[in-house]
Amino acid sequence: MSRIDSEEIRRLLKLYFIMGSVNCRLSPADTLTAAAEGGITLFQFREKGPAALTGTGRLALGKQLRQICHAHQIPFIVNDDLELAAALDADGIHVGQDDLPARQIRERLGNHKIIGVSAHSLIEAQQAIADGADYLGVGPVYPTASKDDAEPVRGTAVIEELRSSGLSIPVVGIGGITVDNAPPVIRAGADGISVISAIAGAQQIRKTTRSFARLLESELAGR
Ligand code: 3NM
Repeated sequence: MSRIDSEEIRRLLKLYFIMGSVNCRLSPADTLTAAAEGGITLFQFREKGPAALTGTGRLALGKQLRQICHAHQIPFIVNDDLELAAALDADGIHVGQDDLPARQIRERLGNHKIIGVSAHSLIEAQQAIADGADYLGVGPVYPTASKDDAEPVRGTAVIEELRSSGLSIPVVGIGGITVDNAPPVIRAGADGISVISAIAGAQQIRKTTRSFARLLESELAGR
């Protein structure tokens, strides 16, 4: 089976919601359901941090969230953990620079799964592309409280550098992105934005997600 078309990946990256139980104000299931109804296009299960679920609790939550995603035709991506991704038959996996290289993940999961890689520089981006990544997550664009070991904030500079170097791989910006500060990320050349707290922590998740969706629709129109 051939790799998933990059234009399809670009479309999925438009509004990429990431969360785990520690990020949620409401229950994870209610949070994801509201975000799905509001118009997210991709979801990543990222169960991380000192209070994160482990073992069977994590697996059970993953199954519940995968089911919600599939009921809304939203692909379900797992953060970092190849065994969990395989156990959940996830639609893909997102890995950081300290995880297994995309090439080894591809060998294990096959061509029909989505593989995303975090990249913080042109060199890391080139390596991830050579290893067969389907998309890159580039950040942190703005300061974030959702990742303890985040790299220094880089604004939109790295996204601009990738595009001016001629890299056409699908790219999603991440880190501290809100409805108000999202437009420069798209104008720098990203195909979408990835958020945790702006959606998981919103007072009105559906309404906030709809605002993001509308904004992205208009920012990406005419690309
Ligand atoms: N990765 P929020 S920043 C998971 O820079 C993650 O690679 C980042 O959360 C990176 O939208 C980040 O709440 C956290 O800022 C994003």
